[in-house]
Amino acid sequence: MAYGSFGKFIEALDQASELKRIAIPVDTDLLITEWADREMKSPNGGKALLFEQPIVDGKKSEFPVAINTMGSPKRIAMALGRESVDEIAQEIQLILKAKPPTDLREGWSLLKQGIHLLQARPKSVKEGACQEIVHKIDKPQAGAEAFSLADLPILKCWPKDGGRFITLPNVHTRDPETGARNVGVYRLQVFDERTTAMHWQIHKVGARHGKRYYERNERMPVAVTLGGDPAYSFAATAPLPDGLDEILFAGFLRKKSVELVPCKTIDVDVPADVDLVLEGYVQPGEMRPEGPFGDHTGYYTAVEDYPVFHLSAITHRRDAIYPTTIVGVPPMEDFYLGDACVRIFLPVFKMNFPELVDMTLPPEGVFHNLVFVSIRKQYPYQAFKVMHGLWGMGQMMFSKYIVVVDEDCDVHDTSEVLFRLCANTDPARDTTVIKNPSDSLDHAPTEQNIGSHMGFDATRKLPGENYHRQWPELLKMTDEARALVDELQKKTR
Ligand SMILES: Cc1cc2nc3c(=O)[nH]c(=O)nc-3n(C[C@H](O)[C@H](O)[C@H](O)COP(=O)(O)O)c2cc1C
Ligand SMILES: [Mn+2]
Repeated sequence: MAYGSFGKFIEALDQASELKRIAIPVDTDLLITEWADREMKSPNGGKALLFEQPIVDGKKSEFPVAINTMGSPKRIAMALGRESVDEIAQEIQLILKAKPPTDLREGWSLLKQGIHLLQARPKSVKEGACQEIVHKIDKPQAGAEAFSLADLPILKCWPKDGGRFITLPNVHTRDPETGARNVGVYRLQVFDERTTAMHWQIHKVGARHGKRYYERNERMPVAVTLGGDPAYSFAATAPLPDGLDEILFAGFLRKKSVELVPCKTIDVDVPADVDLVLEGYVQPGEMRPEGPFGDHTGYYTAVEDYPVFHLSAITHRRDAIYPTTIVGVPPMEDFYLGDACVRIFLPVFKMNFPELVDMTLPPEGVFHNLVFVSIRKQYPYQAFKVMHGLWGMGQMMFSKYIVVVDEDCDVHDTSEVLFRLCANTDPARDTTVIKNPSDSLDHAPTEQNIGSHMGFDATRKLPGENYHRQWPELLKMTDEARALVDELQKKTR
């Protein structure tokens, strides 16, 4: 079930007719983006693409570029080794059922214990395929032409981007006090052959670990991995609660412990089977302008100061593949990653909100802008209670608009949700505007990182909700008539 390398995953995609190989040379400067964007916007996310001859500054890179490998429900399920991601939601539900938790905190901790018992705990190994080739950056081997970031097929994604960006890096850091590990996907803008930006936003765990090192005025070791089992990247993008280790979670997803190998030049452990490792450090206090970057909001994000990542080594598999993605005007590959997260963690959300039936983040809202929730409503103002609960939960705090509908509305059908929203609301009565942290990348708030959010109660109004008329009944055909017409239509075909 677990993939021993990213290449094995690519082979599996190929066998399932989910991969297009592109054998001709294609430039990493804009052209791979344009090609992949067309694919991501084709029905159901198109296919994964493998560019076998990526061109960087006029030269062919030795590493093929893989993109859109998780950009459909089928491929994300394959990445996680299941028929459908709903299977994982059921597995989580089973863990939680063993001893039903009374609140969210207990729920996450039960999940963690459950995963431990499933023997997903990482193991230490001395050698790994990711170190088949080792290039130390500080000490280039005499005579050999120095290997550097310039040898990787890193994309320049959009015309006004500030440079080339590594878009699917798994950034491994440690808390210097507790030793707790974290892995997050934070993009890296290439400054030169051995330096990049480190784009962890202020709400992210990498940034918090960084702050600890800055306070101690210690150099922070950071390892960036690319490829390996796709479960690693999925775990690194998932908004796991603090303290749920991504490596442990990845082990649970792939049903196999992750083997960790020590890096060559820094004191950080990385999965032994990844394709490429960038080893290095972040120096306390050192900041450099990052951006602009064509972002998942569909707009360029402005230049801002971010920490700098200095490379001390690059190690890789002999047959390494360079995985990447692009973000931009939706729908893009990242929508499927986010959607899978919501589906997988729905059982955990439901513990906090027993009335919750279903939830989705439609692609038009690029994660944080729009949330549709359906609930089984029992008492007045319950829709508002659910909104406030969501706004208080981890990265859901950024949700700009939350629309709450009744349980008989399919939240995955945007047109049905909009119908309910328009039909069932009196704007002054059924909305609320609150203050909360905003996504750093949202360009709309007057000030960065803070803003207002709005909730819409599009549910049927109950007595006690300031509605003094008789709520009407939604049209619905009888089951009998529907069955009869099904039969009649079969005959006319
Ligand atoms: C393709 C992609 C690119 C991302 N780039 C960034 C980024 O540059 N900076 C950032 O802070 N988060 C970025 N994220 C979101 C984080 O990976 C995500 O919030 C993750 O849960 C953070 O993990 P953490 O809670 O351990 O910090 C990106 C997500 C995806 C799917
Ligand atoms: Mn984390």
